[in-house]
Amino acid sequence: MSKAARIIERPQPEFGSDVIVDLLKGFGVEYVALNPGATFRGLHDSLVNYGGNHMPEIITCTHEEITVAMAHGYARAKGKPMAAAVHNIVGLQHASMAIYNAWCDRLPVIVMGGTGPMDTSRRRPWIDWVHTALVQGNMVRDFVKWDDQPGSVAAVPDSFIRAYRLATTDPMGPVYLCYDGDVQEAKLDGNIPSYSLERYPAPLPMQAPEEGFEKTIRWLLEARAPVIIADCVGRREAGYHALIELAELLGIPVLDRYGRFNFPMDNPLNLTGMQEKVLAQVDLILALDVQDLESAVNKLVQEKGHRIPTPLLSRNARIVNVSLDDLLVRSWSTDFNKLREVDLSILADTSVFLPELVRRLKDEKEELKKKASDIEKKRGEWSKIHAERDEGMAQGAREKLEEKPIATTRLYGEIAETIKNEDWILTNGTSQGRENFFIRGNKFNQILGKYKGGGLGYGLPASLGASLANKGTGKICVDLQPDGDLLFTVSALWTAAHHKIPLLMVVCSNRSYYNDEEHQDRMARLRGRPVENKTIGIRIEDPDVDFAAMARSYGHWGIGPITEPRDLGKALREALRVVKGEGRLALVDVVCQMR
Ligand SMILES: Cc1ncc(C[n+]2csc(CCOP(=O)(O)OP(=O)(O)O)c2C)c(N)n1
Ligand SMILES: [Mg+2]
Repeated sequence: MSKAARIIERPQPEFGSDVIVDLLKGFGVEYVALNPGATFRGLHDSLVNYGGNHMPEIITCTHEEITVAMAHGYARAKGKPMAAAVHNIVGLQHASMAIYNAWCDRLPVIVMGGTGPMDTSRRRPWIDWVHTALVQGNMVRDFVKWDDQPGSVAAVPDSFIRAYRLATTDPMGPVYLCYDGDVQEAKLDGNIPSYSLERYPAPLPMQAPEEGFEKTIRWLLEARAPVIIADCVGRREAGYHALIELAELLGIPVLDRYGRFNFPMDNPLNLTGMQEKVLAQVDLILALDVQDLESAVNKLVQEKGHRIPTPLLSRNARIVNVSLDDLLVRSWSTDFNKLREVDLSILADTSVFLPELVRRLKDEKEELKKKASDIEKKRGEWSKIHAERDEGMAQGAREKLEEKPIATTRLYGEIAETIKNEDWILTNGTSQGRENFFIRGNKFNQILGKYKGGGLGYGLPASLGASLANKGTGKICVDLQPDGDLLFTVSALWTAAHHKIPLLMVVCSNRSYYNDEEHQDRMARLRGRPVENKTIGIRIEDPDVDFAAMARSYGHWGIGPITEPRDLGKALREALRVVKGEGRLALVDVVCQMR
């Protein structure tokens, strides 16, 4: 990665923006992704010449959407934030969709901006006027946890500490801090604000009250066939491990919604993808951090062009819902999803709730003994469904092995085979998530998954952020990268080259915004119009994009387009050698089937 700057000794902060750099260092912020801009020229100078461009180090980006998406991916992988600096109104507008994606994922990003001068008598003509708002934070206020614009250097520490704490307290989220040019450039003349970060400890996580444990335990022990639906438990290691313990203790199957990676794929109780079969027979659902419970318990059935939710659950099944979602509800976007009926709602952090639940359940020795044979019987039944699921997937993949264009299942299988002896992380995936059945995660945070905001342009920058977060760990970061999503932010390839960020990138070139092709297909059928027109405005052809050449033009290793199934394995192995041996990004462009 890039060199640290030669600095003049860093004895005492001299300017307002030096104070900001001290705070970034104080919280251990490793990186600030930015595209340069005059409104944070003071901060930029402080990062380089006061901070030494180290902890945090500047990551130069070619678009503000990339800066925030990178920080989003970093937070997902690391569990803590890095920063993104965005130039006044214009940079913030470019960044806004990526901020929204981070918001929907409840992940922390410290977004910093510059503005002003707010004192109009000090403005340069034109540019300072068109690039200043009253106030800039308004633009993103509906989808950040907090925004602030401190009016003086003395107000900077409080503002930053509050922002950091809010961003990193569950449910986490992005924050926006806007710094007036005059505040950044103010000379301190010895008036250095003093604070002691140890006196601002992170709040302890939120635990359930007694009644929550008492009822959940009673209902779990009474249930004939309970099931767990998990969405974001895997954001914390303690929650991830406690979930495995809970499932195994009572033989409960787990359906993973992949907000984060929640449950090992090879565990026989992992029944992800089998919800139709499972939900029909359960009498208790323990929903853990499930943002969209509606989708989790319904099947979407096509009817006259609409997808109608059809219940999968029997009406008398009880639902216990444990989440912190209600703490982050705003009125502007309805990312809180449909309101669901439940029987017990517990506002608690699963990373402390689940370990305590397991501890208490283990104390119910008599009850567990009574249930032991029922639990074993059920465990056997669930394991059988697990095995059938996997065999069905494998059979489907075998049938498509030699197909051309290359079947996606073959692609996933070849990737899995290539990295099987590595310590790997899948940093991004497809919208369907089917790769998770083939590239099988079995470790905490091994699959970083998709984003709930649904705004395209995420995959490459987020994967680079995840790779930065894993620097020095020896882990191989793999970006399974749909082509349409990539084209939004493809210039992040430059950042990867400049900062030497390793990544194994596999582009799924179906040469289409295929998700929408299905919509056009349905529209045409519904309206009795020519179905063959469904590709117009959708296909990414004529010309085909040469992603490998594009990678090479940025200084990376690139191969493809791979069209022959038999060429795939070798290309992936070569790419892995480059990533592992040379610590670089290698791109494999694979022409594959639509789904
Ligand atoms: C910013 C943004 N613009 C447009 C869309 C609408 N959209 C949803 S999925 C999709 C197609 C994605 O194509 P690709 O990434 O290649 O995945 P594929 O469906 O082909 O697997 C589009 C255009 C969106 N979600 N976000
Ligand atoms: Mg596509």
